Amino acid sequence: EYQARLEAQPVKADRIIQVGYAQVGTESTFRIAANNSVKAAAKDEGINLLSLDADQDQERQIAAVREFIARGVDVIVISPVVETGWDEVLQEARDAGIPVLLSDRKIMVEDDSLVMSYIGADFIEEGRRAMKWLLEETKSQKKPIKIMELQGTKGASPTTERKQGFEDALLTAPGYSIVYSRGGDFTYEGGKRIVEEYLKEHEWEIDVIFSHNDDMALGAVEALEEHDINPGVDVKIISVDGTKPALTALQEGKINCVVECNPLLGPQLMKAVGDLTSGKELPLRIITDEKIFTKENINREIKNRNY
Ligand code: GYE
Repeated sequence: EYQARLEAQPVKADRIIQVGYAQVGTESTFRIAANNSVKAAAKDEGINLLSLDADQDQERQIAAVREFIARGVDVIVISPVVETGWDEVLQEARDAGIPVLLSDRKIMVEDDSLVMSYIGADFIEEGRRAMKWLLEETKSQKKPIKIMELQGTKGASPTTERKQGFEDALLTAPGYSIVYSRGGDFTYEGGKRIVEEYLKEHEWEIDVIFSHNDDMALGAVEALEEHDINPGVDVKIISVDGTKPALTALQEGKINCVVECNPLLGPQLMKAVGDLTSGKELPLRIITDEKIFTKENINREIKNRNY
């Protein structure tokens, strides 16, 4: 089955480096931008990229890694769907002498040396930034603030760590509480469904939505509008990623704050592949540089966004 879904990149140089890229899927706008970025960077570097889409399923992703091992690629890149359950297959990659890089999601393994490097964001910091913005934005409010949290995929590192960073900052702030928190799998439909399910059982009494990504935030916006609740006004919305559709909603005042998480990791990943295959050492973590978008800077920033 995987065989059929393998898509090879065109090839340029003589000794062509082979990279196996185990993607998450196509759940979000971030993901599509990330997949495109990796493909384009591989092409630019003359690297032969085999990518497999796991459709948000870890079993399929593990099967993809085994396929790459069987094909004897030079480097394996994984955007791990979830954090745990990687020890065995990574040991297999090591036994085959194939280095592994992580892209935009982290894992928990007993032996950290099974992975050469993680290239991506600091999710705890993203969660903290979201809460810090909220604290500043609402500092003159006297009444308690009720927060709805739209969580990403259960067990994925951006979900766990965005939640953790947000809650760390929340603990220092009396009067703020997460009153409703559900998983929406990082999808538009998921975000929409959470708001609809809430509204089936409750009157709307949420002051703030903290969404772990843009797609879920936009799904929530649609559900709110369908119920005549004014997103961005009746309820403040904070999101993470910084994709064009969310920045547009921010410009329209339907989202209030977007914490950036950069999907354009292809060039850094391919540089890491080049370093690895020429025997250079890699730093353990390569953290991307990110900002935060609000109505104060959106008109300037949105111009540079092409995903
Ligand atoms: O925030 C979300 C995507 O792994 C950082 O995955 C990534 C996350 C991103 O589906 O939109």
